[in-house]
Amino acid sequence: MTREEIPTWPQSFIDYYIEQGCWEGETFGDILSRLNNLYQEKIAVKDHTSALSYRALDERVHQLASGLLYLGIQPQDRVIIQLPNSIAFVEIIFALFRIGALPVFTLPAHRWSELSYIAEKSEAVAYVVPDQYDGFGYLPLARTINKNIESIQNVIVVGEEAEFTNYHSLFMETQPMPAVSADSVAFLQLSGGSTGLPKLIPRTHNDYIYSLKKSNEICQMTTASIYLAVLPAAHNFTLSSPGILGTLLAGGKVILSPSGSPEVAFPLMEKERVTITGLVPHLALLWLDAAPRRSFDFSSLEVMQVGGAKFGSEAAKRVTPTFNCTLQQVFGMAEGLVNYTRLDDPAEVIIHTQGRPMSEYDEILVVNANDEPVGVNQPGELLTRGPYTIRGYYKAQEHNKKAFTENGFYRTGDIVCVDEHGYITVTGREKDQINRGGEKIAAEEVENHLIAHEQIFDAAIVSMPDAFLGEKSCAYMISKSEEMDDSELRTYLRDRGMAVYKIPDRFIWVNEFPQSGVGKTSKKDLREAIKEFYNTNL
Ligand code: J2J
Repeated sequence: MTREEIPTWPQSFIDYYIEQGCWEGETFGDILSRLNNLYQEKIAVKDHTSALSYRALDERVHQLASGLLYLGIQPQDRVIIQLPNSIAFVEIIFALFRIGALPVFTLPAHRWSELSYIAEKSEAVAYVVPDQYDGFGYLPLARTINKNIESIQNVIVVGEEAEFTNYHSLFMETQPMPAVSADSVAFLQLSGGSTGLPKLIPRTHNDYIYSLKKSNEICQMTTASIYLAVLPAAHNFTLSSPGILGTLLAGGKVILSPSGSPEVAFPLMEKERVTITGLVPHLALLWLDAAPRRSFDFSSLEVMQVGGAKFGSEAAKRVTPTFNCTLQQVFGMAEGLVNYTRLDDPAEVIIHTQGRPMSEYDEILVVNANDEPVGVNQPGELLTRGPYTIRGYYKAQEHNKKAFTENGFYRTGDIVCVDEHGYITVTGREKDQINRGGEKIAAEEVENHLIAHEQIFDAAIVSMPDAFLGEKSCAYMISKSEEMDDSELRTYLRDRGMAVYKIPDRFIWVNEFPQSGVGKTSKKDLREAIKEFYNTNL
């Protein structure tokens, strides 16, 4: 694949990051063998059905990688992973890393609309699903994908496989593995997106492993660390900040929880003596609310990380008194840059800021609309580049021209202020996206689905404030003829195969949209209107 299709760093930066010791030339496959040598029978991962030691994980991954090769999966092939938090998730991604094939991460909530796009864009050769999860049967979806997406040759099912390949049948006698280069792309991660459809993020072994090492340093991960994964495993936060992969790299133990609800997570925390976990703000609110009413022993918990969306200072203040642990705010992005408050930062910093970049090689610019730097404590768009921030999305040449500056800075679309000590506060957003409790919704993607309806003339999706989720989504619409009711609209969007979390929380019909000076729909005015509506009606 060409440099345009998978953008990478200019050679001078590659040399620099290697020289500075950021990129050490190790692959995920190498790391797993090394971890096996170091930690052997120590438990690496545990889910609600079983546990695996470092040795067993390494051996099973080798057997599974052999089975995947036997099935015809080649180095560089793309394989869509849509699995819940389970040992199978960890095994399959390491098996793909080992043969140099690329997991393409999706969320269990994704449906036909997202999956068909991702499968086509990545020309994936295989699709890995559970038979069911969270009340949804994946086999009909798998059949539709298998039938309609030409590149898909295999569907691998964890559970009852029907006409497809059973995951457990892929553990075979071990074969020699192909050589994998540390500067090659290890996987494709999903962006939250702000335009029509999600973009694919190519992360290399070198850059991602560096981000894990830095995360481990800052989060003080050791062999005694026990990480509880409650958010979807494929999310970049859960996977790498320090998450599942960081914990394994440190020789710690990963506990995979099928859910983040207090009913499921609290007993697990107590039983497994969890030391660190990562939550989105509304889950933290749920936990803060539930903890005083339950008599669980949280004494093992050292760090509660909160990130993915802005964590309000009032809630942040309650974490340490309630859980007797350190709060860590995490402001990260699948494209790269991750900011953390440090564990020994003063309470004021931990409560009021979203931390600072994890690496001394992260470059940060805060700019105005003309890309000119603004001063300290002044709001502006955050631009960044560094040893683990991508230089472009996968096969997105046109979009990359807008999403990156000419000298390779990623335009995050986040409005931030940076103080004199380099600490960042997120104050707003430039990108056309709704952050619904950490789940990102690209407005244009939903608008396109709505406009595809014969009765809808135009649609504009904006965020509206929500006490629990931070933001919810609201669809303003202009009809061509008759206005449809909410349930009709919801059914229509669900039938289009859109993930349920993207369905607008509120639908409002209007005769026209407010216009900005240049004749574009003014989303700013729509956001104000919905805020006003709530202020006067509730
Ligand atoms: C405000 N906005 C935030 C925060 C992310 C660690 C943690 C989170 C992510 C993630 C991640 C925020 N306050 N604390 O990948 O490794 C919003 C910003 C950002 C976007 C990225 C990680 N933490 N955000 O959330 O790719 O708008 O990554 O640009 O899903 O989430 O979303 P995503």
